[in-house]
Amino acid sequence: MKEKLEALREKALKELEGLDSLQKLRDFQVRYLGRKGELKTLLKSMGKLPSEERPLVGQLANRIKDFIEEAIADRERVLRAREEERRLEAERIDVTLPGRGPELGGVHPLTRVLREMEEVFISMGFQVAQGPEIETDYYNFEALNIPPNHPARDMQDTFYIEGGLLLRTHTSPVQIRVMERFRPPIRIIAPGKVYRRDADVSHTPMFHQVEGLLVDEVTTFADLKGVLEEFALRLFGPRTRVRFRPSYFPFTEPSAEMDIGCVMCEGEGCRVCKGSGWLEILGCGMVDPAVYSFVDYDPEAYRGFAFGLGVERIAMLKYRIDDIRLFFENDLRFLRQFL
Ligand code: 2NL
Repeated sequence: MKEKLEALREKALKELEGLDSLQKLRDFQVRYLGRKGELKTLLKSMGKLPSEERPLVGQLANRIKDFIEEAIADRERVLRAREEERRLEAERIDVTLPGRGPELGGVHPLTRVLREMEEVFISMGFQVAQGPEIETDYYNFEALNIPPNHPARDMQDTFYIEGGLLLRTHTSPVQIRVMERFRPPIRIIAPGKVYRRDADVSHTPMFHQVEGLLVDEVTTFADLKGVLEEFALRLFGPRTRVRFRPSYFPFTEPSAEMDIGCVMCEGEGCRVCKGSGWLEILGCGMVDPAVYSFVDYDPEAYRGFAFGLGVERIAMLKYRIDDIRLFFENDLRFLRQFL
């Protein structure tokens, strides 16, 4: 019996050294010292011993139990210390690493181009005017000499909303409102959001426009050409070539479109300019006298010119962007290129 108890102690001690987790240690404890553990099982057979040997063997069994319990406690301390060490290693922070500063924001490419355009016109004496984005048929169409059955009024192009209102399709209504309130000389630009029912690589339902209007006593087509050529050179560089082609708008007569030499191929002809070497950047013309009658200007006393251009189109040409939707997706990979 004594030998059996000693053997149990040795076996327990050896096994204990190999235990590498607290869970295994708990299992071990149950297996050796539990109610159905090895020590209890061994002691049950004590009943067969002669009664004079029992106290001695009992004492020995108790000492071995205490011994194993102590060994378990030692092992537990070792395992806990090891675990703590592992945790600290895993959570280690390199306090010498440089910090991550706050990310810098930037001005949106459309805002940049818009500001640049405003700067150019302001330097030529224009003032910036604003007006509502929700308009009436009168300001958006009628006062601009766009007749009731003109294709520009089509349900396909205009967002109509309840109460006979609509989302402005250009910023011209701003200029009508300014002319209603002020007499010439007038020199304004009207930048802002406009809306059309259209969506593909070069059209979004909302886009930005800058329109301009100059009305004075003596104003000629040469003034128009001078102002718009200066604008093109300031925006696209002093070597930019420009040309005017005849066109038609209901609110100007005569009307024209201005092209610049293709920014991609510089006139050679490419995919962007469709082989022509030229890119249309704006529409313009002398204000049609019919428009003056709506704002109570004397058409015999005043002359003026007006123009309109799309901000997205200018920005796409300037920064060589081939899909207008990139402006509105808020993709940082795109926006970061303009920081
Ligand atoms: C274009 C063409 C244009 C105007 C806009 C205008 C405004 C008034 C009177 C006369 Cl109040 N005209 N605006 C004139 C010519 C062309 O825009 O292609 N825009 C993107």
